[in-house]
Amino acid sequence: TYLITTQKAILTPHAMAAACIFCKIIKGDIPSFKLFENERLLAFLDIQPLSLGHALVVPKHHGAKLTDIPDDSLTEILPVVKKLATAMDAENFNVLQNNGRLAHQEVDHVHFHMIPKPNQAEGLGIEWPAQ
Ligand code: IU
Repeated sequence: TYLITTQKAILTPHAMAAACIFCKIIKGDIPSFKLFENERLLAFLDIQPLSLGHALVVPKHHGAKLTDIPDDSLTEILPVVKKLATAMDAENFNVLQNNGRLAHQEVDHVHFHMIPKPNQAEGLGIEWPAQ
């Protein structure tokens, strides 16, 4: 399970995937609210949403960072992000993808956030200035 180096013990890729929470969600060992799935990727609702509809799109193949994922498994992701934003009628939204602790990545399995931004002025009687 462990590769021992003089510096530190490193989990093997197989052990890394076995310990990965998103791999467990992909396998169905941990439940999630699924929004879209095919053989290569899964989209599900974020468990601590920053806004209603906050979704994550993940390749099923385990890779920690964008730089660990083959190009062909990446090309399908943005169209799914777009599909989610369209399906949710999210006129305003952020697409976010963090890599590494210093960049605020908490889960070491590549994921793209789709975060709808509801109009905060709605219900307050405030009009956004015309663009
Ligand atoms: P980050 O980009 O690695 O910082 O984002 C990780 C996200 O995964 C974060 O928004 C969590 O709320 C979310 N998440 C989840 O949806 N389900 C989980 O079991 C865990 C984290 I752990």
